[in-house]
Amino acid sequence: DGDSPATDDGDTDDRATCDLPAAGAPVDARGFVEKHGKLRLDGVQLVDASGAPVQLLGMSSHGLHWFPDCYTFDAIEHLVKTWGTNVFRAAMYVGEGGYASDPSVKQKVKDIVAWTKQLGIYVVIDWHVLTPGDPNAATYDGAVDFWKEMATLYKDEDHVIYEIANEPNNVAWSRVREYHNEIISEIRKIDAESIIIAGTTTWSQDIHLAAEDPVAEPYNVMYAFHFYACSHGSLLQRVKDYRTKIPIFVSEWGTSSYSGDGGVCQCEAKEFLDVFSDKDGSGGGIKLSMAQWSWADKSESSAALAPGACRNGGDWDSLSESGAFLRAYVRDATRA
Ligand code: IDC
Repeated sequence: DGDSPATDDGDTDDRATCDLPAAGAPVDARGFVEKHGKLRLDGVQLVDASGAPVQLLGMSSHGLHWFPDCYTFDAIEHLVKTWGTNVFRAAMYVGEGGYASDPSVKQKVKDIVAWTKQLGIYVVIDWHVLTPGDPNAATYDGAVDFWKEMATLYKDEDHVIYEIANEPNNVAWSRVREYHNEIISEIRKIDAESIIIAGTTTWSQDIHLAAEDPVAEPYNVMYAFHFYACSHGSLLQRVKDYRTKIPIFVSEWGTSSYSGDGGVCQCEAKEFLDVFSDKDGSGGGIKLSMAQWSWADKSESSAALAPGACRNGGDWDSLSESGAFLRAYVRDATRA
């Protein structure tokens, strides 16, 4: 449409075309954790209790404090039973009205951990560092106590993964690394095994900096790589270059521009997804796990649900363009 205003990501004429997965029949992932047990790293690859590579595919919440009605047992059960998602990420903002000002949101995290256990899928607890971007900032003073509590509660669970800083930004890796070293050390005093995801700088894009200077206790630590398909095509090469060098977990990504809005770039997204599942074999079989932003009914193009879908107990099949694409992809990828 030549009349639409020019933006960096709004020009549909420039978008790639590709083969997209067909809508596909429902897939039920219940019991996935019973099958795979406690996860660990074998080199850079996430593997299950028997040492077989495992790829987690699923959704991230939006801010738990903003869309509580989208995060119910019923909603997650729907994702597990009909999409085949085997992981759910609970994004607990700390700033922006989140945990630092309203600690009651922690209860939602605990509920989600209990529900995912009941359903038999993995869960990522996300300490959602975003604004401010330095995880050492005063906003995040509760981090040590929070992670000690999580580690104490969940050290014996098979299905819990800790993501200790979503997206550091406007801060040097050396400072972020100091934060990670402290939190990892506190967690490891209590929980020696569970997978920890460490956020990287520039909104979790700088896996190359983490590779140069890894955390002090790297055992079962993975590094976050995040991308937004309409904005970050140039980062695909970085993933290809580093997936065999350090353990990467794509703990958040969107089909939209980096703002969370501004269109849906399915084909650009699929290029990344094909690399994560090493479709062409160029990654030596390394499979990267991912959680998608976001399971929410906000009126923005990255949201998987149509506006209003979480009202009145939830109409979970009321999907956005992005959600329909995601469901088709996840069904296709998780169908046994
Ligand atoms: C965005 C939400 C948007 C919200 C904004 C500010 O989609 O509704 O207003 O946060 O809180 C990230 C962040 C994630 C962002 C997302 C899209 O981790 O919190 O969500 N994004 O901008 N990093 C890159 C993009």
